[in-house]
Amino acid sequence: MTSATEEARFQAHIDAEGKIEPKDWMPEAYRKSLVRQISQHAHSEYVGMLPESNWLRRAPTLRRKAALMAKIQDEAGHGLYLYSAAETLGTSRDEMYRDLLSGKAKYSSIFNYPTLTWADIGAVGWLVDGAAITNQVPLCRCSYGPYARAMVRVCKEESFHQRQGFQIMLGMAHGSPQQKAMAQDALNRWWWPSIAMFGPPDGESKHSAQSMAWKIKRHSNDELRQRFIDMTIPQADFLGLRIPDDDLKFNEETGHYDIGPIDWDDFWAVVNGEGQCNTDRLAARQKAHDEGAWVREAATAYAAKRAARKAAERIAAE
Ligand code: BYC
Repeated sequence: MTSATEEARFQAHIDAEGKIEPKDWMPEAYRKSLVRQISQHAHSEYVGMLPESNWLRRAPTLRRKAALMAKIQDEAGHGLYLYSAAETLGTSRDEMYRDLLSGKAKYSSIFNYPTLTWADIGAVGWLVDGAAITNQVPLCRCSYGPYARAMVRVCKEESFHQRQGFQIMLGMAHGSPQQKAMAQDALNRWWWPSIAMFGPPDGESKHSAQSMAWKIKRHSNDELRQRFIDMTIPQADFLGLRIPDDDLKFNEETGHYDIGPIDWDDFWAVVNGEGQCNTDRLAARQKAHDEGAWVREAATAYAAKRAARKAAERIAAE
């Protein structure tokens, strides 16, 4: 079969909503794009633990602490499912992690902003996890089987995370005047980065058209951003908090909210390493990687020993 025929069969399978599995034929560009997206997603989960762990030892009650700890552990689990899904495409976890630490691979811009108060933990859960769910639910229908299946569990857990964040915001928004001010301040700082997190506008998104044709992405960045905005504004109203956007208006004709301009210069500066926390985030991941070296060595040594024993048993049995 020529590669053009193979490619046509591949696309027809995707058009018919078929799943692609690790051993199936796939165009190299499809494989590469998936490794790029899934590994960036995995890195985001790993780096995403850092802003939250900043408040673990200062959570206001034992209950809040237990919920936050469970959430952070979930993020580690998401990273594991996602690295495993990417490994099925032939790239090792070591390679992906090296690319994160060298700055070659990206992770979500959102995790380069600091969590300054406890209200930020509420805002992160409510807005960042809310944005993540909006982006990730359609990924459960992604054409690549292992990614789609990993996303089912990730989304269920993200939904708990979003509720955990909203609950913190609800308590603070209805608390003392100081607590309400903290909740508003957190919303002021996290709103725009959460909106930008969906990625560049459709006209500037270099991967969207191809990723949508391959059914990796099901919706464009702007479509998902709008969905998130429409869903979140009534929630802010319910909390009695103000969205920090003077241009925000419900558009009767389109049935959607119109927002003011997004600061794309800030977004790209953060993506390119100039955010407030980029250096700290990578230094923390590098430190954890260095300190975990002995665990990796022990695990590999055990695996090698076990493989040697099994080989010896096989030879003895022959
Ligand atoms: N930050 O052509 P585009 C989470 C990059 S949630 C940094 O539109 P694509 C979590 C993009 O990678 C966060 N970079 O790309 C939540 C590309 O650069 P490269 C993670 C960004 O792939 C709560 C360039 O800009 N979620 O994990 O079609 C707690 C052009 O963009 C960002 C996912 O990763 C950004 N925000 O669309 C804990 C979901 N946006 O690769 C954890 C899966 C864009 O050419 N990923 N860029 O160097 C996706 O859905 C898509 O990859 C994106 C971007 C929507 C993010």
